[in-house]
Amino acid sequence: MSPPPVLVPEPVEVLPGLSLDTDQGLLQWISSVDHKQLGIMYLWTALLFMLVGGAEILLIRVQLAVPRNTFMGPETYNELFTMHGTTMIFFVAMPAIFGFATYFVPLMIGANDMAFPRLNALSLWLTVFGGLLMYFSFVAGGAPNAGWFNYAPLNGYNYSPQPGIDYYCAGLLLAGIGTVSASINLIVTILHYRTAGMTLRIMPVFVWMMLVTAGLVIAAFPSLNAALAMLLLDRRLHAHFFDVHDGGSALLWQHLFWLFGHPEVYIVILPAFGMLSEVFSTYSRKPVFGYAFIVGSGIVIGLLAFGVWVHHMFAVGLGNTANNFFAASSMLIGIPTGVKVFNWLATMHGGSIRFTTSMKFATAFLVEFTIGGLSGIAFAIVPIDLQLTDTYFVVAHIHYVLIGGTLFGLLSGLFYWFPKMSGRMLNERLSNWFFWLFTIGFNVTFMIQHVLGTIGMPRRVYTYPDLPGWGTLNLLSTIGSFLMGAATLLLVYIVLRALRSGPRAGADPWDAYTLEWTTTSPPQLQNFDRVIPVASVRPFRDFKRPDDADHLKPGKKKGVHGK
Ligand code: HEM
Ligand SMILES: [Cu+2]
Repeated sequence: MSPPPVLVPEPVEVLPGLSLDTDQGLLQWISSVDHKQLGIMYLWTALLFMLVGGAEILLIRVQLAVPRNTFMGPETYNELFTMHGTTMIFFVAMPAIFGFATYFVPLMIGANDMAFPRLNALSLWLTVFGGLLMYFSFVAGGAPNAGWFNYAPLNGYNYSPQPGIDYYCAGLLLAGIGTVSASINLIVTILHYRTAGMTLRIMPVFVWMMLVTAGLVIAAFPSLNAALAMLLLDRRLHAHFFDVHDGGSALLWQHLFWLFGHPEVYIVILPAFGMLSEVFSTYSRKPVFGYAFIVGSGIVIGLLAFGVWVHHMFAVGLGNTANNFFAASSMLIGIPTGVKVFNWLATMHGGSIRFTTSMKFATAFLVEFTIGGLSGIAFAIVPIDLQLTDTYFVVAHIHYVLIGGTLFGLLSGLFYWFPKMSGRMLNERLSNWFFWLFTIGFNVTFMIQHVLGTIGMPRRVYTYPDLPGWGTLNLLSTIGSFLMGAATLLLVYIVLRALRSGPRAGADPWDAYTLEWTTTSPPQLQNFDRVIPVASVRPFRDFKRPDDADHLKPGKKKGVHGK
């Protein structure tokens, strides 16, 4: 017999908008402070911005389909690629990650809500309005046009007098404050609201990675927020932080941006690592291999993330000493990342694997992300970087890590958790079509760009001459991007169809291991009445198979990997 279930701490006060039973429609959602509703609204935000950011880049691919195209002019082109990159990072990847975290962290640690439910709502709405504010620039005189990293002096008033960059600053500041407050909320929740028995040593890997990510946000975002505020002062109140003619420094922007920007790329990859760890474990029917190493390497990546930013600035000319230091530190990051890849392979090894759509994305991730990691290591070698920087090779690299890494991880998480969030199953046959269409489209679009970059095509040019091979390769890339566009529409269809008429999902459709699967699908307003006892990283499996519980195995009394 299992010991009596443990009671979870209850929120004392009844909060406004908390009731899911009352049928107040939209108003009920807008006023909600329930972590599940907020999580779902984060995810819708990400999806809608993904459609917009995707449409922007398809227009760009039309322009680049043939040499010397005149579909759009250089001004529009600059606005569209800037908005595309900024949207995808800040208003797709970030809300998607915080959506999953807001929804699942409390459920996975056996809590009934986040530590600060009202702050949780504030974080969401700051992000939403930050995005809307940035998009308002289109009708307010012109969108931002200096790239997602917005380098000085191009971001200055003299080079970009239209108000777009002011909206970039204001929108990202709002969203940035939302992200920081969401991270504080996550840290307090994870540290203080875990159910009895769940020590840090047996906490789900996704929760661990969100803890590290939230720490990174708190350390990295102030640098961006300060830079944005300084730029607003420069542009609107004639300060001179980045203005070389008046004693400012254009290089300062690059340092402030990348001191945020490199940690940011880990902020968007670590949560994906966390989700994938859950997915590999569940569908291989094994605990994740080397729990301590998976978590430890995540922490190491988080720490190293702050020591590599100058690899984005090798071409600036900071001197050999600086370049060599940052080349070495960048290569170091490959080690903990490699550790994780081996751990996931070892988790699959010898498991009885079920290739659901979620598991397919996880497996494809291993291939695609490794390609992106390898081009990253290549870039960390200074002479190679000097040759390839600002070419399409960089575009290929960032998309292999951001799509092949982050987005494949997020999609794997979506297919894994959708039944829990909606109470419905997604159609497996259509999902399979989506997987192949998206993955093939992705590789057709971006694999080629490694070649384009190597033969010298610069990034961020609105058109190009008819040099040998350039036209054909670009046309192929455009075809690939439209395959991805079609796949994305198919995904929207699959999701809407499942929400309307998908077969009902039970509480635990995958025979999974963690606490979120012990509640109904979708969970009630109050997540848990009682939480099952937790004594290993797979509490639900221990509960379902008490005779074979992980924590009872010889030599592993304190959880699977305890001493
Ligand atoms: C093995 C690990 C990695 C290494 C050594 C690495 C190295 C580099 C280097 C040296 C650059 C600069 C290239 C240039 O502009 O000349 C770069 C660019 C970039 N990397 Fe990575 N990278 C790694 C992993 C990642 C990951 C995991 C992500 C995100 C999920 C990422 C996202 C980016 C982005 C967004 C840029 C381009 C910024 C831009 O120019 O717009 N990288 N990487
Ligand atoms: Cu970097």
